[in-house]
Amino acid sequence: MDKPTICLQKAQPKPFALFISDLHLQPEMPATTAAFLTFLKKHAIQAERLYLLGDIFEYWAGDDDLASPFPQQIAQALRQVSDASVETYWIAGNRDFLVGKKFAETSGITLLADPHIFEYNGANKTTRYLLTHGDLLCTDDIAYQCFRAETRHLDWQSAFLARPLHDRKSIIAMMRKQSRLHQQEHLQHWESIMDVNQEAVANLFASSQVQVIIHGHTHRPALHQHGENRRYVLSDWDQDKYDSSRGDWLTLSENGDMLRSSLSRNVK
Ligand SMILES: [Mn+2]
Repeated sequence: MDKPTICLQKAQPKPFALFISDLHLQPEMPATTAAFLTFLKKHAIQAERLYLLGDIFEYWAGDDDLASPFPQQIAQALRQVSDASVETYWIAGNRDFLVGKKFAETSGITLLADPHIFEYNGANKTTRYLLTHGDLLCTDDIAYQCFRAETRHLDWQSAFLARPLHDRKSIIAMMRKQSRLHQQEHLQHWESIMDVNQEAVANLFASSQVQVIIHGHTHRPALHQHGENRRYVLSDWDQDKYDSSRGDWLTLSENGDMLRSSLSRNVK
């Protein structure tokens, strides 16, 4: 009779945190939605923390929209992750800044202010990290910064949320159409103002005293060195295009290393 083999498998340490942004989830992008659901089940569930850094939804008309199937499906998928003891944190983007308490309670996420700073000690070295959606750094887009200041005002938000949901959705649809037209008309100009302003980045490093900034928003995934400091830019996600697919996430491993992973097309 064969001797039973004893297999001693060392448990893999849990990654400390995963970071994603700019999924722009919407029912019209089913492959991207499916990739997100797979990402949650396969990767996020194994981490200690999940950070969602803005524009997870293409738009958010208000928490009363949780009665619709799509927002409810996403909230429940996040709920499964938070119920599995993954601390799940949310920073608002420029498209889903109306996400509020009810969505947070339903999905088990914790809403954070933008920017948010935390420290992590990996391999006996403490590093300070700053998380932001990234739109605050795009200071060259003056029209947008005015819009941002206005719409982040509580008075504006309560007046907007007082409208019927149907009206809010029509207004958002109109704004999205206008914004697309505007981008097409002023493509070259828009491309230059859509990126972060270098002075704003330098000021943020100086005022926050962090070594690492992580953000999305610009859809220009990269790692930038700023002297000894690093700035990681997350990509947007799009698994629905025929000719290309996009989507990455960052992992802060338990020993403090930062790794970038990409979705392969047709994630199963
Ligand atoms: Mn954005």
